[in-house]
Amino acid sequence: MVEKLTTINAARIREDFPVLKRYVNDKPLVYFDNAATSQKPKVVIDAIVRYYREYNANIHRGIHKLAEEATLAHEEAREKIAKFVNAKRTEEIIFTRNATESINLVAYSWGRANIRSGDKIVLTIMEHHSNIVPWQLLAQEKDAKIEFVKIDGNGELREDEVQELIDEKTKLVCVTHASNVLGTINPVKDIGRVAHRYGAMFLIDAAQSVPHMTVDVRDIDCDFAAFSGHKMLGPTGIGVLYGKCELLESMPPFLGGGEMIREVHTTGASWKDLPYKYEAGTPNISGAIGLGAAVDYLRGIGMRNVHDYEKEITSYALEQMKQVEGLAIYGPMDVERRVGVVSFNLGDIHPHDLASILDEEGVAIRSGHHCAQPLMEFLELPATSRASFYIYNTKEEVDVFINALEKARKLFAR
Ligand code: C6P
Repeated sequence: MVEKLTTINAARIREDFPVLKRYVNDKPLVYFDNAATSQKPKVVIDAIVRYYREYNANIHRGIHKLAEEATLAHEEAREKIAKFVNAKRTEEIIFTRNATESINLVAYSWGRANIRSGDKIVLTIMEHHSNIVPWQLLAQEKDAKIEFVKIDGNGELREDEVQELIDEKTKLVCVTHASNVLGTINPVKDIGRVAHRYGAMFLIDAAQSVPHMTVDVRDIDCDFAAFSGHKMLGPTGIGVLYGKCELLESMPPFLGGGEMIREVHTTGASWKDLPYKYEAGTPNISGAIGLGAAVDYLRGIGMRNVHDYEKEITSYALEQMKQVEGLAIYGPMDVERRVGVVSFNLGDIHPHDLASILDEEGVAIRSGHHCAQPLMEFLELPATSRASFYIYNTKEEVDVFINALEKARKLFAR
């Protein structure tokens, strides 16, 4: 158990999230589906509304006042995100639609220029489909090989396989920083060191880590990092690719069109400098501004506090869940080694049935394969239920969740 009380006042934080006042099936909403998408604080909603009400304009083109204001707000958001993940330069932050698009950008742009027949791409068995399928498409096209680092009984990556699978043939290593199923926090700094020893590129899928802990891309020394705005209190439709400047400069563009060009002639075109080279067409301006507001909000709380508080809630939840008869929990039990994402099964109740019963009690969880089918196959599970926490969740909500689990257990025991 983590006994230390953190400085987060969840009751106070909850006031900032309008949706948390909702009732579902006449019960107060308990939102435990944060790994799918987080709720949004009023400051984020207001920042988006303010843009549309007060200075809606396209960016980087107009010379009028509104265009200037919108461009400034959009670029300020990029600076905030660069600081948030400790990028060396603001241009290393590329706006995309989501983590999925960020990974695809690397696969299409870096991958197609650098992966050749016989090369090896090393992934892990706990990757989200977004960090598997783009590499499968690339490997198919280039006749490259993909290998998967597997996990031990604790749901942690096998260190021996990391050492064994990454070798001279490896050109790229892609690892999730935190698993969206097991919650496992992977030792990305160590894995990156192994990748770099062999001259391989190192990409982290930071979709489940950036929202919940301090992620320092320079300290990790990853070449690329991908994450989504909507899982970190920001809006949907905005994501980030971090890439080391030298790499992003050397890669060909991803999508072609307006915004990303310097000059276009009938004979060809040249590209803008970073980051615009990778941002073709009118971007999601309100999305970037909303994400900037989300980063301000998280920084206001402090990522250390966010992480500590989530450890406290997760620890409490794990302790309570252990008391439920017939409940199997997947992933590490030590909260120092996991984030607040807890997958489980209750007896032989199908996860979809369990999610429905919990919904009747106002408790929102996710059930299914969580876009991680290779992991499910490895674990020989058709599906799991999953509860995932954020800064506005409370121990009282965990109690409601546990009571709902007990209710389901008794219902199915009859
Ligand atoms: N996982 C979940 O419920 P997008 O959809 O691009 O914003 O995020 C993709 C993604 C990539 N990596 C990891 C580790 C993820 O968890 C996700 C999204 C959600 O687990 C939706 S499937």
